[in-house]
Amino acid sequence: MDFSEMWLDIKPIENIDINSVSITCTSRETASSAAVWELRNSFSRLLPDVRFTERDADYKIKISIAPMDSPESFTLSADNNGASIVGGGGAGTLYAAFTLLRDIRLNGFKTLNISETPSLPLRMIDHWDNIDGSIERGYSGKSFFFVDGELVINERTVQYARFLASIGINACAINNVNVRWGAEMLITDKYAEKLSALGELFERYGIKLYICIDFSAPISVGKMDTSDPLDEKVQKWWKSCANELFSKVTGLGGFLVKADSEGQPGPYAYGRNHADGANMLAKAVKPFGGKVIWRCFVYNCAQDWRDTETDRACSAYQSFSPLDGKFDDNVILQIKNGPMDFQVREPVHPLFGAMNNTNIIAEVQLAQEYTGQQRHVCCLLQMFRDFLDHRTYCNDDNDTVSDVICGIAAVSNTGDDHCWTGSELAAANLYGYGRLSFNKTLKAEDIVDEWVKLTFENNDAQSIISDILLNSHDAYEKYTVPLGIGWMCKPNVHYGPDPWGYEFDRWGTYNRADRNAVGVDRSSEGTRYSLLYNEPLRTQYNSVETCPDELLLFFHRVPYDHKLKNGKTVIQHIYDTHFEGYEKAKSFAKAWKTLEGKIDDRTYENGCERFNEQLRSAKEWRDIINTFFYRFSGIADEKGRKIY
Ligand code: GCW
Repeated sequence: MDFSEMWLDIKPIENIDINSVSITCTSRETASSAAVWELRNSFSRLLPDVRFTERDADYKIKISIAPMDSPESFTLSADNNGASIVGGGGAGTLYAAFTLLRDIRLNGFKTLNISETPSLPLRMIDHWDNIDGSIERGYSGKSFFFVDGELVINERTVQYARFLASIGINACAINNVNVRWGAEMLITDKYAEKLSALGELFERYGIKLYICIDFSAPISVGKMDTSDPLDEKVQKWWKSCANELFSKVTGLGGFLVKADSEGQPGPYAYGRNHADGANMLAKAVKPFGGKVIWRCFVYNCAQDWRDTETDRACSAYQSFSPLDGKFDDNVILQIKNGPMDFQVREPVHPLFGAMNNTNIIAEVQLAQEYTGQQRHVCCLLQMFRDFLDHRTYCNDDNDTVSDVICGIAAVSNTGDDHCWTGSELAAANLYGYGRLSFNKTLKAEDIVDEWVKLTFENNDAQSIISDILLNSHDAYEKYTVPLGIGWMCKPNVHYGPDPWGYEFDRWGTYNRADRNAVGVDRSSEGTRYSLLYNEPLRTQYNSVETCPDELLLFFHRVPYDHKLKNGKTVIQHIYDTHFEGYEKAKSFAKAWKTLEGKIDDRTYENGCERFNEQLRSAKEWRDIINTFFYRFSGIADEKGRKIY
């Protein structure tokens, strides 16, 4: 099989005086055996002439287990003569092994003393892979889990599990939250054996297997006439389903559920609420230690654009905040980072500040659905960093998003293409997401630096690529959608500009631009969305004067000559950012061209093609958005640049 090893592509290190290595492991956990394998494999690549011996080695590695905060905790101490790894459990030893290997690759053999417990207990990847092998919002080829209705396990699956473990991911949902085209049947006997083989492989790498289920499976699979969560027959059906599944499938973590959202079935059909639905499933999986991850992405997707009172941004809050404290302890609510849908800029979802008595995790999107679809370079790590650091004011202290969540999930950006992520540069998002969820204090620039060093050998290439990545989100935001308004992309495909594509649609996605003003009034005078935040955010967002510029049009409707805090008018800001963003994209493409011969040809060529497309598309965005607003406002660009 031909695929890239991404950040696990280990090159020999020179001038190291180690001829023999011993690895002794007293842990019998399967994840510890993976740790041993990883160390052996990596050392034989780092030091191609090395011998593995039982005694008198130049470099001795000892692995053991001792009680710690969590089975995922570890201590690692190392120097020139060897390393001692103690894990709270098998997973801890595996994480320590990857930490040691990473450090050796980055810094050589030096003294290390690290004690670590992952910041967030649940660190998850969600695949939107369909059972026929297609991927919803996939930009990296087809699924490597499913081919024509079958679950596949091969070298690639093993490699994938290694990637995830190396960045500390411990849960993976393998199928699309939109459960369709036969994926309903994943919970039946037909798939049990394969699922178990996958679960076993995952378990070796400390990863729990999750399955997305169809809430109406009692009907679609069980041939019953209802899936009412309060109906005893339905409850019994799920109990026996869970019983079968958990007894047959090794390493199963539980279910991930999209209910009453975008056409997926849910408890509303029976006049029940989300707690009724989630708790019913939770009771079924509870005896097996299973969890139910229940998504909060719930809104009315049959809205009328003429209705200015209903606001999609308010919807999840309205559905879930009244249910705070009503969920079973093995239910976890999964909340998207923002209230709309993974736009390039959104405020933090107000639910993060409203669920003190519920297990909640955040959901972010690595798949670049709205951020250039892996054809544009767009590094999301600074955005994730800001999101995690954002204060919710639900307590007096320790109230940032990262304080109130017990985990985080990300929609995967991988597929079966050679480099896994469509663009080699998009792998930085996957790598960084994992690192950040394991250690929530890491800085975006440090993670990028680390990924770049593990991925590219040439020093010039490393600094050029870091620079591109760290400026990429800002550039993308500038040449696409201004001031937090969102939704100016082409409907359905979500690629390329179409400023009014979503204006008269049913999805609740409007910008309300006319010749006088632009933006959605979500203040107390408008949809009242701003009131869903705790103080002082409520007051801050509610007023045009104090609302941050970057979110102004999300919260307010203002005239084109409204002065921003940066001193410019809204219209001039739109023109300037669009011209600047395009220039930035041009500078990335130019910088990439200097990498010829400094990185491998395949990566170089792939990058060139993608940067060409990014430039073409950035120009299209610039000219269409500028023209759109120029034609409405009739206000010329102060700098007299070409607008059509
Ligand atoms: O962003 C939207 C996507 C849908 C997706 C949905 C969701 C899986 O356009 O493709 O469906 O979000 O998150 O459920």
